[in-house]
Amino acid sequence: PEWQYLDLMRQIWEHGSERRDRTGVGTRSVFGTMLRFDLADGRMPLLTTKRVYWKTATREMLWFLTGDTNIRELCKQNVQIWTDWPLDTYRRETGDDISREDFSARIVEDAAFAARWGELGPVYGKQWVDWPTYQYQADGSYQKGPGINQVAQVVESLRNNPGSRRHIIEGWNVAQLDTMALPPCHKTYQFHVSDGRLNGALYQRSCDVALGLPFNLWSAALLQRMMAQQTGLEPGEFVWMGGDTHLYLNHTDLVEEQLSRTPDGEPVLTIARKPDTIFDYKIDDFVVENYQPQGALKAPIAV
Ligand code: THF
Repeated sequence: PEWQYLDLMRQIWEHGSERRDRTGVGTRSVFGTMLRFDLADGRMPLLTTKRVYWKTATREMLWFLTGDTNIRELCKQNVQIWTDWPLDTYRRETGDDISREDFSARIVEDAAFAARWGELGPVYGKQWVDWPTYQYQADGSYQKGPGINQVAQVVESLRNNPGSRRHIIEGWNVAQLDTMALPPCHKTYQFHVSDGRLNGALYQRSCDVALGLPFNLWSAALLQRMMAQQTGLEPGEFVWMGGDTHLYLNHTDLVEEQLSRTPDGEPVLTIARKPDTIFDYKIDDFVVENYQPQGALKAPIAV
């Protein structure tokens, strides 16, 4: 299954069209791509051709499920994958050329600083568990209504109406895109029950294949595993679909090294206990075995 990832990487590197992008770094890109993974027997799309920090990705997923949109709780756990965006804003607006380490430390130590500079806007967590609603009055004015917890609703619909074709979690809140630090990349999740198995799909509008995709594959499959456990279903197939699927031009060294490697072994994820709800998982509930990855590969993230 990992060959699919490497084949996609090679395909983009050799045949992708060069595009200028938002970040100014430049990419090679293919539009419209798909990968499929069978999650039976604990198998996960966890790459062995480089070390993937699956615990970091897991902490991020658990953070999404709390509805939090401030990086403070991530920084407290030394998860820095969202730090570059607030850091960039802070440097631009204050002219203070603070290091990433110092910025992250200040976010952790100083709650007021975190409230001012650590906020990402209504990104994934907010939309997933507290999608805003509006109640229109007879005179055309409106009041804020109760938020919608899409994740809880999907757990309910999987239990009560498994045959539904509407088990969807959507991050793309059109009205709020301009107040998000970054509009959602992994924007639509859909779940599907057939033959007692829970299938999952992720549509990702834009994908950084070298740095983001290994995380995104793990995280989506993890959410599917949690959903399956909560609803008493066996994990089925996971289907990943990409829109603009790209490699940044400054990722050459990573790409060439990774394409020279051969996948080795099938890591297995065990969930050690069954929490009461999908919102009660803890990092120590997740145990990965048979994971002996090849060395980590570093590359710069495009902000
Ligand atoms: N923007 C860009 N340009 N690429 C992305 O992958 C990306 N994301 C999220 C939002 N915007 C993005 C952020 N997710 C890493 C991994 C995932 C990220 C951001 C950064 C990263 O740097 N990974 C390194 C180090 C990991 C670590 O030290 O813990 C790695 O080697 O994997 C895609 O959703």
